[in-house]
Amino acid sequence: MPGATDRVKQILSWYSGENVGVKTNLARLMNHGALAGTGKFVILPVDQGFEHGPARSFAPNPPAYDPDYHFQLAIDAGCNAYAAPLGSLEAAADKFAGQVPMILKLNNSDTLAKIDEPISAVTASVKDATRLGCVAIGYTIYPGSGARNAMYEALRELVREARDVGLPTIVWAYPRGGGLSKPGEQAVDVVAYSAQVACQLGAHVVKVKPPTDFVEQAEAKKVFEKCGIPTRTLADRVRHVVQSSFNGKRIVIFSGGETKTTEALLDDIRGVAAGGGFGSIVGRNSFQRPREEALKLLADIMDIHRKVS
Ligand code: FBP
Repeated sequence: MPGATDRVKQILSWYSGENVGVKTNLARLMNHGALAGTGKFVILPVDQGFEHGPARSFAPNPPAYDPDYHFQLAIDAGCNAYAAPLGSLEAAADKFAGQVPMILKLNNSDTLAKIDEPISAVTASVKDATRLGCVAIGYTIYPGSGARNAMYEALRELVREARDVGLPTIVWAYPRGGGLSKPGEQAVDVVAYSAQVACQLGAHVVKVKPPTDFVEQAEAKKVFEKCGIPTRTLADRVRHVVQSSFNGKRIVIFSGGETKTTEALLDDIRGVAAGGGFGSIVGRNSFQRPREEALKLLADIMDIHRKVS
């Protein structure tokens, strides 16, 4: 990759308070794979074995039980990065060393315990991330959970610790818990609020679910109406989330969700791209499809993001 593009330089300029290590690793993420230099991202996240269990995650495409499979998929698809918990990365990082930037998810939650106020366990450290040669750490917060403050406080410390060794932090901002209704977890006001919280906690990259055309909080609803904040299309809603993330000065990427038809997923991606989203982080929709189909889908997703870059 010959030098940074103007777009990569522009994005890096928004992180001017950061040290050179953090910026270099952000640049590594932006300069890798099929979207290198565009400032757009397509990342493969595979923590669903932990989050949802092995059968729900991998039975639809059994080769995906193997940690090697995901590295190879991310490499062959030309993803900017591969994100996973400690166990998966340790199982295969050596074999694929240097072939794809890795993001170590530092906390994880299983779905075996049914609890009203969810909180993830810290399952790895910044030291693990540096030992494995990762370019970033990942951390999930659950705004809306009664346990959110413990997550916020732990995140603040981890951001600081990672920054000290030059690693940026990617925050999975996933609203859930007793403070929210089920539809509220993807409500446009709640997703935007969660993205803002992530930015305030020092996230360099924020990951959210595509928001729905629903406003959860009564007080926010009044403002959406009074100020005419459009929410009808996915592009409208993505635009609001991006604006809520330091006016677009933080990288915001959108997840894929449960496996759906190719057309439905690509429609979502078009909405994300049209609304100014920086990219997609697509797990189940990639690795639950047969490999060739997944490679074609990821290439199509990259094309959509490339066209608006
Ligand atoms: P998907 O594309 O499979 O939705 O993956 C994105 C992701 O953020 C994963 O990293 C995580 O395991 C999953 O979503 C969580 O999904 P949910 O909130 O539905 O449990």
